[in-house]
Amino acid sequence: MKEIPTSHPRYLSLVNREKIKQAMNDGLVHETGLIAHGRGEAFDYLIGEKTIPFAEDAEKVSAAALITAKSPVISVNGNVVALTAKECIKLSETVPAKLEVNLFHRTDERMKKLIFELKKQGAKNVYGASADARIPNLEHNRGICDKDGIYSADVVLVPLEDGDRCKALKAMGKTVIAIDLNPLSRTARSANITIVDNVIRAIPKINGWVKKLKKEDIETLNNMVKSWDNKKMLGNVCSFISKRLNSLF
Ligand code: PTJ
Repeated sequence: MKEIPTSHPRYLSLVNREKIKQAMNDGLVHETGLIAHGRGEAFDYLIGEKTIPFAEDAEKVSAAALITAKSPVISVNGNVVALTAKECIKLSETVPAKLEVNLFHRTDERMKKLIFELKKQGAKNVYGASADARIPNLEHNRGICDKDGIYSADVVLVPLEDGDRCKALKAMGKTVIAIDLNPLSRTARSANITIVDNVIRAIPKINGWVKKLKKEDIETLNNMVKSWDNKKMLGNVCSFISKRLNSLF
């Protein structure tokens, strides 16, 4: 990886760019993953590149949804593996939840490489290769999934999504947790719980909340999930951004 001085004011951002670039060269990230990353960076800039209180709330409720789930699955793609493979593995162990590779730009080669990478980084079992089920009414390759993974899950965490899969998963009766820095995206607006935060910060935060909330009784956790108002939260995020921008100048 290119040497980046830690004193650089945009050190973290540059490190993550290097990670994404390297993962693209290694065949893990699709070329368009770089474009998605850039869009994410722009929205991260708007929220101040830190976890805002509304995201923290969503991370807490997401932890409650994962703990109370019967069969939770963390769905990962190229960008997520490039940026947060270790953290996703850790979260899958804490909950516990299954890990499944699900790709928009699906090829056998990328599937194999991503599963290999996750196992190299410590994942014991990674779903996605069986490809023995389909999400109904989803034409493209993101509809391909594992029967014992996403297909039969009740709660699916989708960090960094590309659009209509979220709706299709909800139509199957699943609870969808999305991590998306863009509060205006279709995914953000259709998920049950949207975390407007960078996956790099969000996954460890959810992990921390899972550890804390595991001691709570199930009824309290269920109530937290049931009373979550995602639309209101997205409105709050947009007001936060607008106020923040107005206060800058
Ligand atoms: O690996 P594949 O083949 O599944 O392809 C993955 C990409 C990312 C190419 C695909 O899912 C895609 O095209 O995604 P979109 O439609 O560009 O959407 C990505 C969303 O994630 C955008 O709304 C971005 O703002 C957001 N985003 C990007 N980087 C981050 C992010 N959200 C949270 N954390 C990030 N680091």
